[in-house]
Amino acid sequence: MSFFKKIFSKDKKEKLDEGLEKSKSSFFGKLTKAVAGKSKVDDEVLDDLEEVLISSDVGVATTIKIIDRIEERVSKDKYMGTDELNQILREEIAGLLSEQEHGNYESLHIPDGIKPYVIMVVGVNGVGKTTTIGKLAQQFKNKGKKVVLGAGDTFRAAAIDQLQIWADRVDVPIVKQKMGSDPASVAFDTVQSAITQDADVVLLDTAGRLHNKVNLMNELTKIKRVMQKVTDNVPNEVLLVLDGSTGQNAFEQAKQFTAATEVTSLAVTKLDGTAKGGVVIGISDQFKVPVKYIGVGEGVDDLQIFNKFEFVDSFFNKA
Ligand SMILES: Nc1nc2c(ncn2[C@@H]2O[C@H](COP(=O)(O)OP(=O)(O)O)[C@@H](O)[C@H]2O)c(=O)[nH]1
Ligand SMILES: [Mg+2]
Repeated sequence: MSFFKKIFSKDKKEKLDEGLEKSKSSFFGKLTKAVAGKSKVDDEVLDDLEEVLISSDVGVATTIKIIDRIEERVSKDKYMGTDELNQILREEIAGLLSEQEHGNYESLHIPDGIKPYVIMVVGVNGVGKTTTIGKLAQQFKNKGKKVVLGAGDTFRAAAIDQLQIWADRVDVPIVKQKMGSDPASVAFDTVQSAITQDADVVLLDTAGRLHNKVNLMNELTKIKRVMQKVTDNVPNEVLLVLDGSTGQNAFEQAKQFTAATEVTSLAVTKLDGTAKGGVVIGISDQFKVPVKYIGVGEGVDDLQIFNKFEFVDSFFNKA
């Protein structure tokens, strides 16, 4: 399959392989058990495979699609050896994901002609919003973009301090107010300051209190409305950050946030050190909103542009 032959950046790929290590070893451990003593893919193997996929956080709906595809293939090919199962899974999952148009990103990109390009970062507490902002700030800066950070998580003093640390580390300006101030006011100041500084990108942090959907929706709507007093059409992107290590919980959060507000892109963090990396497959299949970034570590370079083929390739590469 041609897309697997594509040469991805070696460092990036190695980091991804490394990050997915736990997910892979858990998945292949279960797969090996499921086919133990069997040479042929039959109904029993398919049942077990279904369980392996579901328990690997791929999600029920996506698992059913994958099993259907493999079943169809078995009925056509008549004989399918269990030794081929890994390769077949890889092909069918890549095929399934290719039906979604999104998820083929190659590099960090913002559209031409929008300046500043305002990215509002949302998600519940602890998923990795601030860290993702710091990493993105560095990567945009590396591309020669002028970045301004906005400390819109005014709920906790530590949240503002943490963003300040990233601003210092990456050496980009930050707009902040004191703890407890109105996040919409911080958003307003940030966009205004970015325009004054002729900045290219605004990364706006927000608080992640998902106490209830109505409150969340009201808060995010207000932030948007107030920043639109500075300039039309902002935010240009609403990036929802999900903690991949929470597996199906990440799925639930994606559902709730996309229902509460308009989300335009997703980042799935903490894929390193978890066995639940399969969740990315389900999320890319199930949501119309594209996964744009994945977090594979705490370091500044450990935020990757998500490419579904590269991901599937890493996931099914046993080496
Ligand atoms: N291992 C790992 N840790 C991460 C990743 N992204 C974020 N974290 C950690 O997750 C914790 C919470 O992140 P933070 O950015 O404060 O989350 P926020 O509350 O959503 O802003 C921090 O300790 C981060 O270092 C990742 O991709 N991998
Ligand atoms: Mg934070």
